Amino acid sequence: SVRPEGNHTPPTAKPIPPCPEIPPGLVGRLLIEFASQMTMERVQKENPNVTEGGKYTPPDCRAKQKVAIIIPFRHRENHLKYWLHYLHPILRRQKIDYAIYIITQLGEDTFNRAKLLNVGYTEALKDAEYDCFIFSDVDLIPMDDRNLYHCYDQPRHFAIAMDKFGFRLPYAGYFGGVSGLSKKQFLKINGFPNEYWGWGGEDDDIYNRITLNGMKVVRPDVRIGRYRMIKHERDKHNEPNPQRFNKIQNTKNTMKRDGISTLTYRVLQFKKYPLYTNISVEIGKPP
Ligand code: UDH
Repeated sequence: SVRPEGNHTPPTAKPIPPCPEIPPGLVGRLLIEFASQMTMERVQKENPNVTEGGKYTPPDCRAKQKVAIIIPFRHRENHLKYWLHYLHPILRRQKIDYAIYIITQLGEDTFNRAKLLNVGYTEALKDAEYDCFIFSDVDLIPMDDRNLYHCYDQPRHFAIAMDKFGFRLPYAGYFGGVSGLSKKQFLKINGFPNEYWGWGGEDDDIYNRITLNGMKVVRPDVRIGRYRMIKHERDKHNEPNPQRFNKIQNTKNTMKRDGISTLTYRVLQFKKYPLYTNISVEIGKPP
């Protein structure tokens, strides 16, 4: 049969194509600095296409995955402004379908990064159906937008070449800073440990969980996985945990009884801001 042509064709909406594997608008190496003053108003003006709660969906293509970016947080408001200033445009160029969740630990008890990340996973899934979870410290900014913030066949370590470690991995099993797991990968390791209070060890425990469950960590090229860390002093109530060396020897035994399956916490606030969603939680304190 012959279709009508010319001005007889009804205006039909074009189907949106899948997003390309390599987004065409990437720029590569980026200039990252923290000298200029940053304000939330400025970052909001720079990112008019981000919708309430810090969400973004590429307008011109269908992303394969829906990504929740989870940030453990307390008293780092200044770092958050820079993080949002740099990351929103990068993620937009990367054609990621994403939302930003800030998980704020309430009170002044000892900080617990991994437990906050477990909370972020759980709360994000109550908000929308995510396939992929990227866990990022608030003070780490990628220096190259080819470091794509989505999930891979194996758990991914993104922050492999930080300035503070001379742009190298500090040790082969390092999994700190920025990492990403699909929902399936996360559940396979029973999520993250809840019992690392204070600084250190939780990232090594997660690395152990991954390898003990028959998976391996994948990483970008060292020239691409570069990061700048915003310089800061050691936080109060996040002292190095002296138990961490012992605990990471025992992951094999502890991972079954300590993880997402045994997570308890209380949400006191769930609030959508223009550039992120904040979830303030009580997570208890060390025994
Ligand atoms: N975090 C907070 N508030 C805190 C503690 C930690 O938001 O009070 C979050 C934040 O996302 C941070 C992440 O947890 O990026 C990791 O904590 P960290 O930045 O303290 O860990 P890092 O290893 O620094 O980067 C350790 C202290 C280095 C002191 C160096 C002094 N020159």
